[in-house]
Amino acid sequence: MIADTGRPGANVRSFSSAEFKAEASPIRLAPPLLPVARRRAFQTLGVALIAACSGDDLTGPSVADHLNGRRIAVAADNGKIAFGSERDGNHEVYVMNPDGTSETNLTNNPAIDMTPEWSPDGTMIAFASDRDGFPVLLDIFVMNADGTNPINLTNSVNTDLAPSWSPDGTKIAFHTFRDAGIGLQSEIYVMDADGSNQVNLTQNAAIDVFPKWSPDGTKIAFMRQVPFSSDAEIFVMDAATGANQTNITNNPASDGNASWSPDGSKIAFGSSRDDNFGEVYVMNADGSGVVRLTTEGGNGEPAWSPDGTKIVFATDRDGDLQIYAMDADGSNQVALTAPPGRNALPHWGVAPGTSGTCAEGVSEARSRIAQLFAGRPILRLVLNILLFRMQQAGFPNAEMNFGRLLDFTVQEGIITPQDAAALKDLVSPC
Ligand SMILES: [Ca+2]
Ligand SMILES: [Ca+2]
Ligand SMILES: [Ca+2]
Ligand SMILES: [Ca+2]
Repeated sequence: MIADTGRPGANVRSFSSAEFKAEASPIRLAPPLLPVARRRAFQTLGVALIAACSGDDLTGPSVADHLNGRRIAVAADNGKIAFGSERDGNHEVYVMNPDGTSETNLTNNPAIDMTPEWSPDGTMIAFASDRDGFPVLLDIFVMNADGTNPINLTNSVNTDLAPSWSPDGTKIAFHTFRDAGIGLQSEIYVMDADGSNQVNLTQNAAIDVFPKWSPDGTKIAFMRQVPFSSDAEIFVMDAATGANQTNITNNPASDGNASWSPDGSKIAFGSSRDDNFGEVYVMNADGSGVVRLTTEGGNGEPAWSPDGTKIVFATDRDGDLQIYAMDADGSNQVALTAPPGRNALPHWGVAPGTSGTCAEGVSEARSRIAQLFAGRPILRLVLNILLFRMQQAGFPNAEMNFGRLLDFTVQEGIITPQDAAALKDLVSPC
């Protein structure tokens, strides 16, 4: 692939089904001589009750941080890592857990299958494949997270590659050589997620490749290379129109493979500026404050974890291209894949069920609470008041109090830890 920079080119939580604990003991208020843990639990209930009924937030700062109205992701959001692998003798799309376990071939097709990217809700994967044969070449496909039901979205008579979803899941950007004639010209296109309305956003003779949609939906970062030049830069443009194409690297070396941090404040990328074989760097989204994260040479293709604490990347330090993970500051670099077989271009998706809106999560939480607390009218009422508050402005601690009250019900044996975790995850977008 011409666009490589340098050489390198949580688990999905399964909630137990709602396990309703029928043996409901009545709520006892302030019984004497409680063991410490139970006393704390009742204090928690008391605080939550007061908070819910008074409308005041009494328990300090909220656990839910917000940035420009968008929730900052938490560790529970981390789903699986998708990547391309040649271990089976041809290019396949694989997924694995964040610790490298349960590597699974999702494509199982003798054709080329590569450049996977998770949909924003973690339920689908877009990728490129040439399985529909000559002269179609690579097209953009989407498939379910388990590899079923692949659908060809582009059906173009040239190469389409590197899909990237808009954060609302309604559009997919990709790069294509369909306008190149016999040259190297490549363009960034955007289409609706069903393949309709394909629009060229770049329209120039340069090689424009590897688009990545910003988390707020307004920008697309991509790599631009002048044909037959060893230089390449990361550009950012308006996602809606392709206007305001801005070079944010401005370095004579090759820079590419941008990946936005989940909060949109930073971009990780690969560059050969310090050695010919490539290193992973991170910079502010305007190109300032570049920090080098790797040192061995042969590192690139970074991708952030959904919670923003880790970066996965490809490296050939083990003699073959493999996927590694590190903390976002470059520390704790560990191998997730092992030879034999090259593995490249990782993308880390969210756990399904963690990306919905607050309103969707609250709605689902209400129906689960109705089941789980069917014989507990007071708890049901308080939890529903807290859910209502989560959707209102001015109650920043409602989510934390909701969590504390659920912890209390777990300690009391009213619901299982799994049910409490499921309810907390449902409201995590609030
Ligand atoms: Ca294949
Ligand atoms: Ca094609
Ligand atoms: Ca171009
Ligand atoms: Ca450059």
